[in-house]
Order: sequence, then structure tokens, then C-alpha cells
Amino acid sequence: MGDPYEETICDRKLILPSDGGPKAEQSIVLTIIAGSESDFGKHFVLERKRTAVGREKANDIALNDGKVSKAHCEISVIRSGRGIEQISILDLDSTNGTYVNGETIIQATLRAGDKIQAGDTILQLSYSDEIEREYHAKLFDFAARDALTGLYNKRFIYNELENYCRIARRSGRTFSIILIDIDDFKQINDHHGHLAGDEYLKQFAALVRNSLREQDIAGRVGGEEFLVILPETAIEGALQLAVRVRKNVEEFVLPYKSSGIHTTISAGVCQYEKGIRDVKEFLDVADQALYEAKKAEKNKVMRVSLADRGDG
Ligand code: GH3
Ligand code: MG
Ligand code: MG
Repeated sequence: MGDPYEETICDRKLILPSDGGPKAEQSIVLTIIAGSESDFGKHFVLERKRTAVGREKANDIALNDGKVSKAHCEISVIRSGRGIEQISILDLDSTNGTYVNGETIIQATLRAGDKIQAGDTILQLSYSDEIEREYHAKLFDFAARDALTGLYNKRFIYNELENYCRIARRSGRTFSIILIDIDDFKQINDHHGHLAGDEYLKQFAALVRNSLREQDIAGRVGGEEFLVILPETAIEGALQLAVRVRKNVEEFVLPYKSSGIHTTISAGVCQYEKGIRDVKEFLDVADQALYEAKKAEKNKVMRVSLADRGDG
């Protein structure tokens, strides 16, 4: 087969460049251009009359920044039939203050390009159309997702885990994790080749995603190792979910040549407890459960707690 790009592809349905004037389809966007690793690059479309910014999850824009107050500032948008009339910001008596372009403010009018600072986080205001919004969403995905599986990458999900541990330590909120390792994956590569192994990983990731709930966060943390964060979920619920994933994988066969490719998973499940010192210890506990599952002939889900671990 020749080079598919040898000839020019004719397509005259190209999008015309804008004339620079305000357009009806433009929306107001805030992009985080400095801040914690898990916030960096996120962008928010301001669709409401008021947008609350703060450290608490209940805010429209919730920032992972210890110097941001729980309710830090509020952005208001006034629209009329002609479009956007005014955008303004109000500091909500925050501990460390709100800054616009380096100046401390109580209340201020905002324009495209303005930089809002709360704690160590800087948000930049812009007007953007559909193409620009897609561009930013893609950039964020490139930075946060694993290219092969489309799940979150190790850096992103470990960061999320840090955030969940911090919130759980402070507010006592429940959450659990599942650590998954595909069984005998090396054999898939050895028998069918690396490309078939890659295809299995891709389909496997889709299967995991479809087995979870919308709020669950799944990431690839190793070649054939995956971590799932289950917000607001105690150990029983986490076990149920892990067993569902295990069963779905057990039933799944990737169509390949005449035989197909089939394997299983082992998983360790663990609920966050106050006694857990840091993310490393939490992952170690889950890893111990995973190790027990592997020892017990694989295709198993095991749970473990800090106390079990203490017993050895
Ligand atoms: P166990 O049941 O004990 O987990 O055995 P295993 O074979 O799954 O584990 P092992 O650690 O021995 O091998 C993991 C294999 O995963 C080896 C490595 O080449 C393969 N692998 C890691 N990343 C990728 C990848 O991106 N694509 C493919 N095709 N294979 C990968
Ligand atoms: Mg492994
Ligand atoms: Mg494995």
C-alpha cells in the first residue's frame, strides 16, 4: 500500500477564520495556568450567573490548593440579548486574598486575558469558541491520560489519590481503592505477540471503565497494573465492584485468530483508614492484598486493612 498522504486530500468544507469580533458561540472560559499538578491545565466554562471558587468540593471551581479558602471568591456574569455585558469578581473575605493581574481586590471587573490569583493558583480568563475548547480539552487529555488505554496515567491518578487521602484525613470522608494486576499477561505477549497484548490492554481498559460507576477514577499505573479510586465507597461496596470487574474480565474473550485471547485478573481492595500515614502506605496495604490474591491461585479479589497488615 502506498503513502496515504501522497496525494492532496480535497475537502473544501474548511472553517473560515474569524473576523475578530464577538461571536454568539463564544463562551467565557477560565483556564488554570499555574497551580497544583492535579489542577494545572483544567478549564471551566462559565455558564452560570455566579461561579463559586474555593477549596471545598462543593464549589463550581474546586481548587486543590491549601492557601485557597473554602469559599474564596465568586465570579458573576451579566448577559443580555446582545451577549456578555459584564464579568466581575468578588473576594469572599478569603484568608490570603484575591488578586487580579497582581493587584489585591475586593471587587473588580474582568476582561479577557486577566489573571486571577487565589493562593498559588492562577486562572486566566478568555473567550473561546468550540475549536479552542476542544484544543484545551485535548491538551489536558494528552497530559493526564495514558495513550494506549485512554485511562488516566500514573502521575495523574497518584495525584488524585494524594488529594483524596488529604480530604479523607481532614473531613473523615470514606473512599476505597482497587489495585488490579492482569494475570499471566506475559504469556499473552509470548503466545500472540506484543501488538495483540496491546490490543488486549486497550479492550481491557474499556471493559474496566464500563464496569465502574461514573464517579470512579481509573488509571494505568504499570504495564498491566491498574488503580481505581472509588469515592464515597466503603470496603463492602469496593469489594462488590472489584468482584464485578473480575467476573467481567473472566467472561471476556478478545476475538483473535481462531482461539481468541482470554485471561483473568487479581485485585487487592482497601478502604482508607485514619491510621494510614501516606499514599505510599495505602498503596502498600492494597499491594499486600493483591499479593495474597496472586498467591491464592489468581483470578481472585482480596481485601486487607491496616490491622490485618499489623497481624502480618
Ligand atoms: P502475574 O500473573 O504474576 O502478574 O504474571 P504476569 O505475566 O502478568 O506478570 P509479569 O510481571 O511477569 O509480566 C508482565 C508483562 O506485561 C511483561 C511485559 O512485557 C508486559 N507488558 C507491560 N507493558 C506492556 C504493554 O504496554 N504492552 C504489552 N503488550 N505488554 C506489556
Ligand atoms: Mg504486574
Ligand atoms: Mg500480571
